[in-house]
Amino acid sequence: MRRKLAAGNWKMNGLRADVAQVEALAQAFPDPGCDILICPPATLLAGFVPAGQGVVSLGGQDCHSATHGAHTGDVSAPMLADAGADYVILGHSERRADHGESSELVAQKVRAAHAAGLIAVVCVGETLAERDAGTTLDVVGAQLDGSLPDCVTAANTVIAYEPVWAIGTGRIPTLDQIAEVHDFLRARLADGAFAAHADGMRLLYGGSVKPDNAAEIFATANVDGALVGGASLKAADFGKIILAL
Ligand code: G2H
Repeated sequence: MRRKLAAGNWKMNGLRADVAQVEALAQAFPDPGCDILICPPATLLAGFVPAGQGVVSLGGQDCHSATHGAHTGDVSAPMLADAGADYVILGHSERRADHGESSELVAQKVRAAHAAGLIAVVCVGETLAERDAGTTLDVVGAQLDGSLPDCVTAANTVIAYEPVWAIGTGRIPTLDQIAEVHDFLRARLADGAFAAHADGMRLLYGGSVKPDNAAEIFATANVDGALVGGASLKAADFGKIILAL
């Protein structure tokens, strides 16, 4: 049985005063029947750990593939773990687009995350042009294959399907389109080197998940939770999404 995961990706939003959002979540869900994760900017991790009270896990939004060294502006996986993170998002489309991250680099980062004891949330997703060209499954399949190093297990990795055209746009795929990709990802895992972990691996949907569409998305086969951006910034909205899980 896969434990559901509600993951909030705050992206480049949030200040220390927003600790109240994490406190509100921890108070609202003292005994949640799912895993709750907030990935704030790295600057906030250490300050938010006490607010989570062991209920809300914290994660980074990226990490370097090296443990330390001359990489100005970067944060390593051991640093995230040291600051209290349990998870790290890797290969988000905004990283792939804004920073030219390849799946090969994402795989190196996943390996670094696991070495530091972090659970990697690995993102895949097609652009609108790729969907219109009918290549969605080819694209996400190649991203999945290329982004997963051989240390991946169901316990240390979560996959997030995030169609690029649905991110922050209010547009979401149909439930059939979500089901098609999630079924495909599960089958792809079952077919390859991660067959032993395919059934246990959590597959999240991400892209314009809101309180009013979360329940139907979560009812879709092979959807084990969500990676939520904008709607995770307010505890009240994120709480409604958690309740829909
Ligand atoms: C997709 C998602 C969070 P949003 O990037 O990863 O953001 O819910 O704002 O579309």
